[in-house]
Amino acid sequence: TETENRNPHAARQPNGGAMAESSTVEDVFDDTYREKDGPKPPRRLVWRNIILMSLLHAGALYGLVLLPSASGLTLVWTAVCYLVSALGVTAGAHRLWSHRSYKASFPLRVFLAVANSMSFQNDIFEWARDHRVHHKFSETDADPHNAKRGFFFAHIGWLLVRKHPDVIEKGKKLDLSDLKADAVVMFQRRHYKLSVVVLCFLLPMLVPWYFWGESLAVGYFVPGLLRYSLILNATWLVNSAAHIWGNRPYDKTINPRENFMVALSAIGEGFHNYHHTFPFDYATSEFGCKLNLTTAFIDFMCFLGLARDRKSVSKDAILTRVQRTGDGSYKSG
Ligand code: ST9
Ligand code: ZN
Ligand code: ZN
Repeated sequence: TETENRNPHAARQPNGGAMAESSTVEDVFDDTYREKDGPKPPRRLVWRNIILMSLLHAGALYGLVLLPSASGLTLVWTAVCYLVSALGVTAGAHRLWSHRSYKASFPLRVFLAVANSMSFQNDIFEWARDHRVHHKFSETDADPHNAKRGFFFAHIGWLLVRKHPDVIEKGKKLDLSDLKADAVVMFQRRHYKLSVVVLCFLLPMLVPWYFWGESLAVGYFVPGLLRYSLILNATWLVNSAAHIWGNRPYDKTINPRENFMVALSAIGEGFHNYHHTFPFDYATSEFGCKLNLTTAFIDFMCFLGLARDRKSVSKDAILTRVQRTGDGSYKSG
């Protein structure tokens, strides 16, 4: 039955060890929620965000103009910054802290929190709270980036207006005790602003200037603003494009889709029909490391002994689900 498949406890089979805390993660769709009747609350613009996001994107365009004058080393550094900040979101805020799809040792959590501040996408606690309501109340008023409100809203618009009251009401009922108990998450939240200034803006700019004499302007606009805005847009495409375009081989009754372009830019996070169907799978896809650098990273961390207890779904469970709710486009491999 539907409940069986949406019951996280059934699929979250412990791989050994005490996994008690992970089975409480509230990332499973709740089909009992009903949007309130009557007119929707008015849209309240947040001008501070509209202005800052416009300035950021203008700065990123200027970074594109400066790109030809950047040295080779600066381009490599920009790619490194992109990758590290992306992992802070994908392997950190998303797969570890929102979904608890594997366990990470203290040093790895410190690295992921540092990388996460470099990506400046709200602190881990806030990100994971919003992301759990996104899964639990997907594409309703209680979903922070409800894709039913269109591409623009799901992409960036949701960060430019006040939240729908149901997001906050439902979010407050989530169990976030695992996040509150994580000292690394709480430390990052306490020192968030400073960590962002240092890691998202100063470090990307100063390293090329100090070590190979790059100009501060190139440092600020290329590995700084251009890299930051690319990371943001790659992330937002998961909410917009991957909720609109692509196949639904696992569950045709939901909107999230398999989008290979997004999988590429978001280092493995574009297999979104799979991910909303099986949110606890550490690989967010059944194809392992294919188009999925984040999975390769987590596997490597396990190899080094810094991570463990990766959760995944058996081939059988996947095939059963494909047959029951898929759209017929399923291809294995
Ligand atoms: C950014 C985030 O970009 C991006 C997240 C994307 C998620 C993607 C998911 C896709 C899958 C994963 C794929 C990863 C791929 C990565 C690829 C990488 C290459 N529950 O928020 P406030 C309460 S951020 C419970 O101000 P407003 C709470 O008490 C970009 N409670 O609401 C809160 O106080 P506190 C940079 C909640 O006034 C209070 O309400 N950052 C919840 O409506 C007020 O909260 C920005 O641009 C909840 N869910 O304002 C800033 N939510 O927090 C953007 C709220 O103290 N944010 N409460 O407990 C804002 O300015 C504001 O949030 C706002 C709404 C204006 C949008
Ligand atoms: Zn989604
Ligand atoms: Zn997710």
